[in-house]
Amino acid sequence: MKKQLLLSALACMSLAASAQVSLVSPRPQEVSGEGAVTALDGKTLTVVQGVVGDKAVKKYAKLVPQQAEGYYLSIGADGKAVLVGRDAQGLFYAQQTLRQITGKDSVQTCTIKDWPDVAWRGVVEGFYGRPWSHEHRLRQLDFYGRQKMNVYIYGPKDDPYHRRFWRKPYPADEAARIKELVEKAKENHVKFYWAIHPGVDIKWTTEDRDLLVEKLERMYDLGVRAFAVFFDDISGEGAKADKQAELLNYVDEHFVKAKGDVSPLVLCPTEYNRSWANDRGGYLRTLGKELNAGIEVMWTGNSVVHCIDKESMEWINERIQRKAYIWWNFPVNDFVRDHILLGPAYGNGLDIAPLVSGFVSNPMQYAETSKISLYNIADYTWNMKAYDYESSWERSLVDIVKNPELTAEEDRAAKALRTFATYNEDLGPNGHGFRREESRHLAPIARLATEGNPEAIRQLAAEMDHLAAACNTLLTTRQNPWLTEELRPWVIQTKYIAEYGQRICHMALQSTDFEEDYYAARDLSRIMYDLEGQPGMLHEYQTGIKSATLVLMPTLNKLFAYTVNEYNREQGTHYDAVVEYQPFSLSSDVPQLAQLTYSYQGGQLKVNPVNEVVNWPAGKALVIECDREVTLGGMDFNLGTPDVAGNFSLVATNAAGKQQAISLLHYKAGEQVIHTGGEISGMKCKTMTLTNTSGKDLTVYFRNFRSEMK
Ligand code: 14T
Repeated sequence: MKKQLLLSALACMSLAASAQVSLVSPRPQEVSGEGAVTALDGKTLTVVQGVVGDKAVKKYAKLVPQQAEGYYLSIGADGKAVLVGRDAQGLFYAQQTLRQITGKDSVQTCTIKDWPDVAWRGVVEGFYGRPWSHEHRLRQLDFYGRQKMNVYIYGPKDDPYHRRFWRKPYPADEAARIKELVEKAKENHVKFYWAIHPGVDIKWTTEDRDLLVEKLERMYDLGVRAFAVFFDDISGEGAKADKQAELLNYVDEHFVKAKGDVSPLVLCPTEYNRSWANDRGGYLRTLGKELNAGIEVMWTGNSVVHCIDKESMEWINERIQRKAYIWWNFPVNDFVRDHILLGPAYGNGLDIAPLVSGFVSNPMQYAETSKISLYNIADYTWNMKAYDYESSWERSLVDIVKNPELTAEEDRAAKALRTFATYNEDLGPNGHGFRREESRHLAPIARLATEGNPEAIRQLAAEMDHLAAACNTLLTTRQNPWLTEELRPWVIQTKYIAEYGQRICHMALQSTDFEEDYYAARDLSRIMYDLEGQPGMLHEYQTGIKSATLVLMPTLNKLFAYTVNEYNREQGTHYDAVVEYQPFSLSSDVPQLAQLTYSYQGGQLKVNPVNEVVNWPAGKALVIECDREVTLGGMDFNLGTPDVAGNFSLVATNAAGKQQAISLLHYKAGEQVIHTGGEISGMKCKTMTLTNTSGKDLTVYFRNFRSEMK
């Protein structure tokens, strides 16, 4: 509730607030002499500006911080502003700060000395899924400039010219767009890095080496002056450290240095996190030893998705003999595509600045929504010790809905977004085991409510009213149409959740018509389930619409069960207390498979992949149980090894308990993908069991599992 007050205070002040030094983001390093916010009374501010070395600002030179990209800014009571950059970048940042402390007709006197803690701050568009659109990228680059981020690495996995067809040049129309991005980046003092991902099929031949350089040359022609080479998520020939180092050094010597105006190369290694690092194989140490000095090496931390701390930085830096360049896999949601992540960016050490060469975030395919986290990361990487994720998050929500043409509605939209965001923070169970806090404001009432405490239930009911109103605001606001469009499926779902919550609270507070509330809640539960399968509802690549999964939904479901059980006891009725519609349940005695999640759409069950190594002991099984008998259609799955057919059995059991074996076939020898024999089509099934029958413990990778079940 305290946060609520804070926000209303922020929101009410927001017009005047835009002229306040205390709201400058990222937080400046040194601020002094903050005076009153004074009206400009129609006068304009006189600005004296330049970089160290310019005559006009000579007398301020000694006041400018030594650090690259630093600046000095002072605003006097006389309405005179002085902006001096250590370099052009620094001056640009001084201008960004000035913009933030100059309101429509007011300004606050102050002196600021400022510089970044981390040299490279920004974003790697490095996720799987629909690459960002050109318009989104242009908007992003403006945003990075405003938030003092200086790097954008272009590497969307599903751009064919980045990965699959890395040898081929872009078609003319796409090339023109990249050229435009390079220009936009330049305007915003953002270094545009273009990444190539050749590891899928590269041969270590001079032919492929020359083709790669040739592709970089084509990108250079488009204006690109910074390059990265990614070797993540590959295996086999491409994954060799010595070969990768040899290639990078060649590019460094014959392309980067030969050109003279190209930024340092960046490499994303194959062993890009500690859990995948095989120390005995020596992959990382080979890179450390052989890669030319100055080539940057990316790193995601102790696992693929992990927060970064000092100890883990020391571990990697020692091996690669340079400071790692952090690729932080947040707020990327390509492994939890039914969730959207709107919570604050927290958990990274506030003491790692001296140990990293760069820190970039891998965001969501939802560009606009990702700005919440990116705003936080800009704040964190600029001034780490001062980073306060809660205040940064509050500021980010106001910033993202800010629309110069629609200032009146701004506060309401920011408040609605805040309410909604507190229910869309956690990722749900996932193959990386990365989780976030959610709905912390419900902590004091959630448990009490499920125990039937009337005061807690009343508060929960009020919260549901609040949430429903927030969703309506988000569906109608014109404040940020880009954001509205991305959030739409989740907002609609959350609106149903709020209504579901209202019914359950009503029922729990002894409504006059139990039956009406009871069935209304059940209907809503079904509607929420069906929403995910409704045509046109999901974005491309989205697998479902989950919201409020960590705290609110479990609380409401428990409260529903509690209330129905109480009612049944008092009235001698037999209403069903289980409400969430889950047609399948997955279980296993293999620990890594015990937490599996799935989606079910259009009669197709898809089990989500596990992104860690699975040790599958002999005799242990994965069991898929349906709540009714279904009819099987086609099926395929991939356990990341080529000998599944010989090592596993798959058995379908029908409602009568009759068991039938399903034959497992590989398309050809050495193939990992499994498909099934013709006997499966039309087979009735209630339970399906996949067992390791090899007699030995097996190491597998649970890549995918798909089955038609209607
Ligand atoms: F290069 C890396 F640093 C990296 O993180 N690569 C990918 C990245 O493109 C993706 O967005 C991210 C989050 O899913 O994780 C990496 O991709 C994976 C990681 C896995 F463990 C893809 C499949 C996995 F099993």
